[in-house]
Amino acid sequence: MTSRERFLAALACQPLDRPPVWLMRQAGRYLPEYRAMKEKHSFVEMVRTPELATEVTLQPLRRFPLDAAIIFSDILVIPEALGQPYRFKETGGIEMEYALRSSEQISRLRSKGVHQRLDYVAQALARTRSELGNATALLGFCGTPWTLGSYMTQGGSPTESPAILELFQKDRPLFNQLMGILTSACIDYLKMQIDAGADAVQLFDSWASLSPDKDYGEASLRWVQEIIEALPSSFPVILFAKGKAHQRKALVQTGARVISYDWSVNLAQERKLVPASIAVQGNLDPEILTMDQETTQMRTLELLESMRGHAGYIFNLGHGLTPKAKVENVQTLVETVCNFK
Ligand code: 1CP
Repeated sequence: MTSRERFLAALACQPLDRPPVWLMRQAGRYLPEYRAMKEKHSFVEMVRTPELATEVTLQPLRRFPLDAAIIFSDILVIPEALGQPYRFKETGGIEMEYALRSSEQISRLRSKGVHQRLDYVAQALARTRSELGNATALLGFCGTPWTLGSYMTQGGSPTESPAILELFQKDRPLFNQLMGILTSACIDYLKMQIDAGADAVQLFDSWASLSPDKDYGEASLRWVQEIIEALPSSFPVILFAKGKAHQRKALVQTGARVISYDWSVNLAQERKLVPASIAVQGNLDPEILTMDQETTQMRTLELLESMRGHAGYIFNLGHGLTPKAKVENVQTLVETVCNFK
């Protein structure tokens, strides 16, 4: 069975001898070959140049026998394509060129032709697929409208008193207008990724927890559902809604094929609570990879054991790898999953 077949079988909730494994921010600063590329190119330049994005995508695959690759890009390419550029700050976090606040600014967003302006991502996907071959799964991704809107209205990484929540609470028509623009852009962009060869796509609602529980459906999930409904029927969508695992029923109702969990939940328990036709993904604490190999192996095995016998499981971290992750720990994690019987 190839890695790609394993990945697709897990998505379809078929029983497997071991789960497939892939990691987000595989291309983080923890890899020396990634740091070397960053000496020569800025983050945004690497994202925008298909040859460089392909190279960064493949770097971890050359080291570790991962079952899937996620394309090197960023969720913030959508705001950029709409006319609001971003920058990755070496001191951490994201800076947008301006904060999007007024109705004039929102009306000025260039909502037509998003996928043409993001053609470099389609090229990177196609190039990665041809270099990767057919044996490894390839994932595309996108931020949810709520999470993208959080960065856009803040003008950077969201804070304790998020501008997006203020917009949601004080001017619902304008909030809905912005979400509508972002929803169409996400649909356009994800269809392009599917055409370019992605086997599945992940939707990141990384700032889900900025929304109060009672509003989460209106603030975020209704737009997620609209996106999923617009994609080819039964195309697999993975939904990561950080901090909202307890809203499992609403998450499942979006039509997502896989729910991805952060490390704050008991995954085996969650597996029993979501329908058997929905796969789950997660959820090792990324901090463990900053510790030592024994701890990494022990905690990886603990999670694997707890999920033994559950079909529809994809091994993953509860969030992306941090710059402090140690290469030897990533190696241990991947080997432990691959050798698990
Ligand atoms: O694994 C991969 O390399 C795949 C590519 C990928 C993905 C899926 C990157 C490259 N970013 C993302 C998604 C992404 N980007 C999310 C959703 C996932 C999450 O919750 O983290 C978010 C919120 C962003 C925005 C972003 N870009 C952040 C978070 C900033 C914040 O507000 O705290 C960061 C640190 C980036 C930069 C970035 N994007 C990707 C990488 C490898 C990096 C680090 C760059 C570096 O350190 O050199």
